[in-house]
Order: sequence, then structure tokens, then C-alpha cells
Amino acid sequence: MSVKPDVLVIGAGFAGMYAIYRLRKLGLQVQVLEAGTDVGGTWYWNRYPGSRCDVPSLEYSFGFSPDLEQEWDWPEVFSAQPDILNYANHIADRFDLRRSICFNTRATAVTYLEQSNQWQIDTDTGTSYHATYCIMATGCLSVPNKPNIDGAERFQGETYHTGLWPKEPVDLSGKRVGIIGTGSSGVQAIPELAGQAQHLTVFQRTPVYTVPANRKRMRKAVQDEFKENYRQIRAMQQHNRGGVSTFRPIKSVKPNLNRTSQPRQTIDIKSLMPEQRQQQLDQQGLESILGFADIYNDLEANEIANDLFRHNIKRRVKDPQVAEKLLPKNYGLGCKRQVLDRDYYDTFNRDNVLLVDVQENPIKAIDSTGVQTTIDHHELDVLVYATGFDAMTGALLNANITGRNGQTLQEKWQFGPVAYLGLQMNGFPNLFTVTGPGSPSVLCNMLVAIEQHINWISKCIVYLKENGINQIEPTASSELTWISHVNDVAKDSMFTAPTCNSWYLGANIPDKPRIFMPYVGGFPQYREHCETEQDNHYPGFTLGRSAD
Ligand code: N01
Repeated sequence: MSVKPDVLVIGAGFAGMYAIYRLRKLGLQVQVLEAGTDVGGTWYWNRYPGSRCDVPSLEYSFGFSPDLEQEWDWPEVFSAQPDILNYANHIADRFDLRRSICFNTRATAVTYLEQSNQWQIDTDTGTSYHATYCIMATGCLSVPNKPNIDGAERFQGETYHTGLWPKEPVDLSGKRVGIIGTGSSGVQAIPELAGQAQHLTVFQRTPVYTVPANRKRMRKAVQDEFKENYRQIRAMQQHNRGGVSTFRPIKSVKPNLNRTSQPRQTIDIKSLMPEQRQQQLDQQGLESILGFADIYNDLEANEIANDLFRHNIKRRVKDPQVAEKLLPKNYGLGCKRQVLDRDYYDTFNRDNVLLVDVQENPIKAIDSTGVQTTIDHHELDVLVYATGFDAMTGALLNANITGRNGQTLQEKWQFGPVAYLGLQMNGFPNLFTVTGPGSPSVLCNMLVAIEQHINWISKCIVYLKENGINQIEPTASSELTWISHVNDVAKDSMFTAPTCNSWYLGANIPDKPRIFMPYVGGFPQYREHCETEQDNHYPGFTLGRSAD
């Protein structure tokens, strides 16, 4: 006999997994629907060679269970995808989560039934599910973007997308491989593919600013020190803009363990003479340039830093013509998510790698044997799309969500996402989004953001139940006030500079409204706003009771 859940959750990535744990602890029945065959979300789908995280693993981990923190060991400071997926699997086993998940089940429609105050979720298995509350734990970077290139379906070779990489091993030996895209995924995959394939052709539209990734193995002494101090570290995360603590190991010395980028310096790049800047680059590395105080708010300072990056590329890449193509020119540091690499520029010194600049020489079509640009035809056995995602809104819009009065989410968001705190939308009662647009989301350590959202949602549902209430949705005015605040804090940042085109802005998807989607005001400020709502019994929301 099946039990009707209190809460339906879509997605069994880290958010869906933690939702099971949390909601069960609160005595609620929860059912998760997951399209994949197992847990892990992003880390389940993004198995491409070179895939790894840009947040240190001791921080990119859950804080809800001290036992979990103590028993799990990370092999590297910044983990590769298989290690993060192992962690996800361990959590699923340890907390017996899989019994609440229907795998191989994709939600095809999510509909609010007004009369019964229920959400109905139709799936591709033919089964429909019902519950009062629905949580969209569908991820921010989970809908792969595959550009519409003429003739793509005619390609006779193997085709892969980095965001949908197969579970089975892909053998590239002796093959001519092409890759389209040089964002974070492409930059990580390119050195690996070049090492495996007979030949690699890189189709680059926009060059990146990339810094060398931290490659350190985890030292036991450092990990032990983190484990001893985890309560303090988790508290520090709550007060950091990006949800990463400023904890530095003392006993195990060796600095620089715990950084995604160089800590902010108090000096300005403009205050240094050109030779001093060069000296810093030479002695402290390219990543130290990211720490200057002025480069994200002063265009002149930004351009000085951009130029140091270009200078570094010219030094690293032997062929000056290739180096020239790799120079980012039309936008500045801070516009896009910072890319981290392992041997990216050295890869272009290899004999088996060709760089094609598709700005200069656009892709005209794909045919049965390869890629045709305006001047060349590139014969390929394998074509890899590293072309990113329909970020933040893609998965929600694709889910066919219909709220009150038959209003679809597509209609509500036709000019861009409108939501309160990235948690709920007016007109869609009892539907929650995890790390949705208008929350810090992709600008924050995802696991910290996820825990905070699931804790908030769980507490909210318990409050409703305890108070005989079964409906909650934000008021239209709190939603609009919040969105205008989200826009205000983003408007003078590098993220929204006129020359900037990023997936944060939706600029990578044709016809997507250009709106800066995540909340740039920082995790602590955002969290306090959410807490104020709960402490004051949800003044920005309408609460109600309808027939069960
Ligand atoms: O996607 P992207 P991604 N013809 O959108 C190009 C996270 N992540 O998967 O810039 C030719 O950044 C496109 O060119 P352009 C991280 O948050 C994290 O790499 O649009 N090229 C671009 O070069 C990251 O930011 C990690 O001109 C086309 C590339 O494809 C986010 O995921 C690792 C094209 C897409 O880059 C997304 O990264 C991986 C076309 N028609 C991902 N269409 C880490 O933790 C698109 N492109 C380290």
C-alpha cells in the first residue's frame, strides 16, 4: 500500500537528498522523483573527463551531521567528480535515503489542483503523484544547452554533452575529437581529451580568463584540524558572502589550503607600478591578481588585471597566433564565473591540438563527417558539446508548472523570473524552489545554500501544520520589492557590465530575458532576510486554509 506523502520533491541531487533527511526527521512523509538512475544530481550527470569542483571539499560538504563530517575523508583539497559522487552515495546509504526515491522517473507536468489544494505531478512512467507541498530541487545547472547548429543531427560519429556524460567509459583513443565551448566545463575537459584522443579540435567562441586550480592532495593533519573545528567553520560559513569559511588551519600550518581564489587584498592594483604588478604575478601567481581590492569595481583597474592575464597567456602559449586567439578581449574579469584549470594553456602547445576561433571563422554547419566553418571542414569521429546550461530557470520552466487559475510559470516568467527570496512564487501556493532565482544560489557554496533553503522550507511546513494552515504563497508586493532589490544590488557590479554576457544574465540562451538572476547581496544578508520572515510569522506571505 502506498502512503500519500506530505511533500513531493523533484530531484535527488544534494538538495533532494537533504530534503528527505530533514523532512523525515520532522515526522513528515516525503517522496522524491528523480530522472536519473541514482542520486547525485549535478555530480551524477557531469561525468566528463576532468570534471571537478571549484569549492574546497571540506567546505563543499554537509554540516547537518557531525558524525558524517567526522567519518568522511576527502582525498584532495578540491575534489574530482567521482569523489563527490561517492560522497553523495555514502549519504544515501548512511541515511537510508533511497527508499524515498523513485528513480528513472521524470516529472512531465506539475499542476496545482485548486479544489483539493494539492500538487499533482505527472511523470513519464505514467504514474501521477499528489501532495500538499512540492519542492523543486531541480538544480541550477541541470538543463544542458545544445546550440541549434544546422545539420547537427546528421553527424554520424559519437556525440556527447559534458552535462550528460555517459556512465559507461568513453574510449577516445585513436579518435579525432572536436569540442565546442570553452567555459568551465570545456576548460576542464580539453586537457583530458587532448591526452586521450588522437587529435583534438577546440572550437572557441569566447576566450576565458582562467587561473590554475589548486591540485593539492588532502593532508591528514589539515583535514583533522578542520574536523576538530567544524562547528566554528559551519558558523563562519553562515557569515561569509559566498558561504565559505575564512578558517585557516594553524596547527597544520601550510597556508592557502582553503581558498577558491586569493583572499581579497586591501591594496589596489592601480596603486602599484607596472613592474610591481608583474613581480606579484611572477612571485604569487596569476590567482593573486584576483585578490586586488579595486578590480571588480573600477573599469580601469579591471583592465589592468585583464591585461596581466593576457600577458600570461602570451608567455605560456608558444605559437603567437594561437596565443592571440586565446586572449579574452571583449569583457573583463568578474563578469563570468571564474574558471579554474589544469594545464589548459599548455594543451595548446601540443601537436595534436588545433584551436579554431569561431568568432573569426564561424561554424556554418555540422554534416555527417564533421564541422564546417566558413573556411575549413574538420573531420571528426567524436563531437563534444561543452556548451553549458539553460541556467537557474531552465529546469523550472521545463517542468510545465501550472499554478492558480491555470497560470503557467512560462506566463509568469515571460519577462524574467519573479519570485520571493528565490523560494516561492505568488500564484503558486505551497510550491517551493531550492536555490531559485533571487537567492544567492550559484554565487554561494551550494551545499550551504541548499541546507539553508531546505531548513527554511521544512520549518515553514511544520509551522503551517502546527497552526492548522495548509497554504502559503508570497504576496505580489513582497515578490516585486524583493526582485527590485535583487536588481538594485546587481546593477553596478561587473556581473552586469554592458560588455558582459554570461549565463548569470541568461545571455547564453537565445531569446532568454536579460536579467541578473542570482542575489549578489551576499549570503548573510539574504539569510537574515529569510530568518526575519520566519521569526515574524511570514509577513511577506499570504497564509490560508483550504479543504484537504
Ligand atoms: O558552460 P558555459 P559550462 N558555438 O556556459 C560556448 C559550473 N561549472 O558548462 O561564451 C560556439 O560557461 C560558450 O561560448 P560563449 C560553473 O558555474 C563548474 O562550461 O557563449 N560556442 C562557452 O564557451 C560554470 O560557470 C565547474 O561565446 C558556443 C561554452 O560554450 C557553469 O557550470 C565545472 C555555442 C559554454 O560555457 C557552466 O559552465 C564545470 C555555439 N553555438 C561547470 N554555444 C567547476 O566547479 C555555447 N558556446 C570548476
